[in-house]
Amino acid sequence: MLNIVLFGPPGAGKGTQSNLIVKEYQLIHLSTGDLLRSEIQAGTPLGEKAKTLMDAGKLVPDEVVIGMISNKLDSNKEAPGFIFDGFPRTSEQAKALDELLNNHNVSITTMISMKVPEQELIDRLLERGKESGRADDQNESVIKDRLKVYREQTEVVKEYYQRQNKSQEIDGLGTIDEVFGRIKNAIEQA
Ligand code: B4P
Repeated sequence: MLNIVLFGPPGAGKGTQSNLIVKEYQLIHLSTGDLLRSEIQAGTPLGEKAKTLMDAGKLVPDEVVIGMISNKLDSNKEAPGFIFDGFPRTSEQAKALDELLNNHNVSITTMISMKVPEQELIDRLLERGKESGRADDQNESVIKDRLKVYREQTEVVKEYYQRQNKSQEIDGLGTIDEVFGRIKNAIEQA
């Protein structure tokens, strides 16, 4: 079973590359950002709470996203593997993911971390904000807050996988195809 964590700051290209990985390796794509946006769209109480936090660039509580991932793992028992996109985003989430996978007698194969300079991240997200209608992509100060949250709460997750010898870093600059080529190499390495 191939289980990949695709890691990186907001705007690194996680969602973009996950779509290509899914096509190439027939994995199930689990994006906590997409799952939360579906809850918002459906107008659920969870979605309403999440919207306020997401619009402000803050993280949604660990127990909420861990619960969503747990449900998805339970309902996809026959999957050939998963691509985790935007999850885990805290050390607590990383620990919980290991425990959940352990309950299914599987584990993370590799964590691929995408490196992109901050100004490029800001430019990409502002560009997406013109079309996506996402409030968190339209305001530069919210984008900067998301990058701060990444540095303060999420970057430590990289060390979590480094300690397990599962972390690989790739350059996230270049065309979408060039980046995908690097990701495929990393997957083959693993
Ligand atoms: P996400 O939906 O995960 O949002 P993201 O990090 O902004 O998106 P992503 O990184 O996938 O975008 P991509 O680079 O593909 O999270 C949104 C919010 O949800 C969070 O702020 C948080 O509030 C909440 N949340 C989600 N998961 C959570 C969790 N686990 N715990 C707590 N809260 C959670 O794309 C960016 C843009 O770059 C696109 O327009 C794309 O076209 C462009 N792009 C991609 N690759 C490119 C390339 N090579 N060159 C040029 N442009 C490129």
